[in-house]
Amino acid sequence: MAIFFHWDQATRDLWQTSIAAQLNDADLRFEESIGNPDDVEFAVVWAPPSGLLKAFTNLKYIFSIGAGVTHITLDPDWPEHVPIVRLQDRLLVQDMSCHIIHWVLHFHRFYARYGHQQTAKQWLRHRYPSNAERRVSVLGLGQTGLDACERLRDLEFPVTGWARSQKTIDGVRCLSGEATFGTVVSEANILVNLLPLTPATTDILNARVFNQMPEGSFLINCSRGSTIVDHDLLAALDTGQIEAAALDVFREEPLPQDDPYWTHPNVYVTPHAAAPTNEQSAAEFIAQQIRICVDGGTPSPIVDLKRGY
Ligand code: NDP
Ligand code: OXD
Repeated sequence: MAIFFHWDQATRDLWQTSIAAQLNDADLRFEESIGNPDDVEFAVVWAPPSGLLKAFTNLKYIFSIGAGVTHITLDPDWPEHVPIVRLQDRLLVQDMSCHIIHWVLHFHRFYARYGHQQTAKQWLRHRYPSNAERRVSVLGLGQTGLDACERLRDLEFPVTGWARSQKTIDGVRCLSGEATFGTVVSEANILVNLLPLTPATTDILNARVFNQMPEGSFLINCSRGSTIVDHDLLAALDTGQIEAAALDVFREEPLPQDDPYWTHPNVYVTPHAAAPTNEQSAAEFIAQQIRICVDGGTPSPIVDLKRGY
């Protein structure tokens, strides 16, 4: 079966081996070796060249090499009639939680101050609130948000989780829907963003929200850059309303050289590295889903284009 693959050249061999290990009849095609485009039934992609997927007239499913799908849907010329299957992967979820816990602890224990003090050879301890006094609010309770909430709860932080639909998570205060958003952000000493980018979440973190958050709170964004109004965040950082932000995703990636985030003393930039896709486990998941299709079944989870995720 012909599968079009598009991602980082450097990872190609790994993917080819991993997919072949699961699907011995897989015939992987790359941009320079597409052959007859009508053969291609499945596409496994991260940010394919604009319009390219439309060339595959017999395309049945697009598999995202990532939990998010904006790298496909933001192309104005993608074939909207072809369902997209999102990546679900235990390792991606685990990595995301580790990234979040790292920054929660960094902020909670004021570790940045020790970095500065070391430069000045200064021996000075800082008091910090107990975990129980630092509420962490997590936006998005899907595969990543749920796991992050549970792990933060296990560290005895009070946790609020927010989603579109109501959830029940043991030991976590769960709220849902737009009407409760103000409450969620106003009690967030640390706000973690794990929402997908959709029309409803674009610019969702803006001046109004930053002003609702407690003074001196922290932000961790692992979602997509366009959920934040950057100008508003920079202003909130400058006044100290937001004490610091750990940003992994940006409106434009790579982050342009002249972007003020690079040099802001209270911004921590990581290059979309919170939870990189693991070739082996992701290939296993995608190959299993392709096998389901070949056997006449329906893969999952399929993106609901009306919701946008
Ligand atoms: P899921 O689809 O599993 O979960 C999304 C969650 O967001 C769901 O709980 C959903 O609510 C909630 N949600 C969506 N829209 C709204 C809304 N308007 N209001 C309130 N809640 C909403 O996503 P994942 O956990 O897999 O991933 C989340 C995002 O994280 C991805 O879309 C991607 O952008 C980003 N990501 C970033 C990575 C990185 O390395 N930086 C790696 C992986 C993901 P409900 O449950 O009710 O449907
Ligand atoms: C993803 C991502 O969506 O890496 O998985 O952002």
